Amino acid sequence: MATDRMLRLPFHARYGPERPKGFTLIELAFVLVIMGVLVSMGAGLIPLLVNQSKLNESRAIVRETKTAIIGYALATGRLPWAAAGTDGAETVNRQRGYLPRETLGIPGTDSYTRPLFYSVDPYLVTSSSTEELKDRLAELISGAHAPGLFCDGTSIRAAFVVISSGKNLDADAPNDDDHNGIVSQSGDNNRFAKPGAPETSDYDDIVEAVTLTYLHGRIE
Ligand SMILES: [Ca+2]
Ligand SMILES: [Ca+2]
Repeated sequence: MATDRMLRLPFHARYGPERPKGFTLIELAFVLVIMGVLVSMGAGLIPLLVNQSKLNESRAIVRETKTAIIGYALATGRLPWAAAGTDGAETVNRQRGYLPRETLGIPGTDSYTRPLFYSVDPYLVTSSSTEELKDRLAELISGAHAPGLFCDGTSIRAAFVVISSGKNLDADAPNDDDHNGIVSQSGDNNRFAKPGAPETSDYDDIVEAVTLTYLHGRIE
């Protein structure tokens, strides 16, 4: 035993002091604590990531819905009325309510499986060609005909708006004026939130609006 140690000494002298192989208990405990902290941090992040993913998905749905409605206007020369019910059937003289998803041929629900809301300037619903639609947009822009749909107070004049209730599953003021959680013809007015308005404790709706000038510019 002593002989063996003596024989190995020159080798260890050249390469430094002998280190025990593997981890000590203290090192293992340290690694386990770090791993535990990392796992708990990861677990805490999962709900945040799920929330963000659902928010992004609803934002995308609202944007795609906006695009589908522009496509409908370019194809038919008019915008659709809103739907009175969640079946999404377009209802004559409804300026605001549920998205007329049946008319548009799209699902019309957000990532929280709630129906989307929609409002339209009524002057743009009864045109019968894209030329007439463009003329009516020009009249609304010039003020020759009074605009009937606004965002951000009255600073944005819109042709139509699409709204997701967001995470709290209810439409919030100023999209929902009578605080019943939905956008409807009675009880709510023609003024909606600014698109991209920041989330607060009382507001988490997702709004997209197409302005009069934008839609006017989209029509050849
Ligand atoms: Ca909301
Ligand atoms: Ca309402």
